[in-house]
Amino acid sequence: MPELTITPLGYAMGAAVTGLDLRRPLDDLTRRRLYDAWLKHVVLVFPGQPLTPEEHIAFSANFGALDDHDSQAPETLLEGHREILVVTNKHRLGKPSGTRNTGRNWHTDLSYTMRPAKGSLLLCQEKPPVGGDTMWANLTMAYETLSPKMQAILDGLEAVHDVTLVKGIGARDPAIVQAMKQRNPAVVHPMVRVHPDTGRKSLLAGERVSHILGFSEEESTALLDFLNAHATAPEFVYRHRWSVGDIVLWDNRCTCHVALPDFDQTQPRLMLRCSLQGESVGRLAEAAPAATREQMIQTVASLS
Ligand SMILES: O=C(O)CCC(=O)C(=O)O
Ligand SMILES: [Fe+2]
Repeated sequence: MPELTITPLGYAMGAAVTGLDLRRPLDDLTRRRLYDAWLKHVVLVFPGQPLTPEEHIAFSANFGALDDHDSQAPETLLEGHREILVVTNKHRLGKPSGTRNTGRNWHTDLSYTMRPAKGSLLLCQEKPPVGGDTMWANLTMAYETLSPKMQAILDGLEAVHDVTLVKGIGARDPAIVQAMKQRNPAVVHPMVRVHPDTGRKSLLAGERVSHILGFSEEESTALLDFLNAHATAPEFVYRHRWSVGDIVLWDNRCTCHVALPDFDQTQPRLMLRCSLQGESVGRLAEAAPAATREQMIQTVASLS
């Protein structure tokens, strides 16, 4: 076997890891080297690793405990392996797949739950001849390139993450959507997270955030639009062009990502994902939506 080699792939993040056979258990030293490389490069690509579900699960467990995908619709999980989410546009059990549009807006996995994932490991099993790429944005860079004044404002803010903002959710079976909503009531997370391993701060926003707590709807929308545009600027992004057998491991504690619809949807695409269980950091959101600017004006008028 050639030596373990780590080759950077992008400025913002991303590195390819070669010289390992992921079907075999990792020794302690290799596991530590991979974990350190993960913290440094944030997104690791392991090409040419067409693992079985059992091997995929065993490899993923080197980076933390696996999420049991309780938050997901059961029919989107691999039969016999609920640690694996099936992301595909292929029919499943004779029906259009509920995950055919998974990840189509910028998001951090499972941020609509109390426990956003620690990381995810996505294996490409089938892909269209061209396209079907995935992009990740480095949210540590995004935070660190904001002005100190903006950082100070964000440090004290919390935002509401809502499963109903998953893009394309409205096209799914209404009964399944209802169950998803019941399983995942809206949750509050801080807008700035401190990475438990590196101690660095990163921004937590994305397109599944409905509003910033305490702001009017208009203030919230304006700030979120700015932050999302800032965070996903090309200089903070790594874009992956998949090959069958690639496994990509990303650190979900300091990134967001998007699955691009840049391919012929009649061509099959099949991806399998293990999610690493995150820390329980969220709390349930109160039902009250953000006040509108108009309501704020009326409140002030009624006081004066
Ligand atoms: O299909 C992809 O490229 C990524 C989908 C996604 O967001 C995920 O699996 O977390
Ligand atoms: Fe995702």
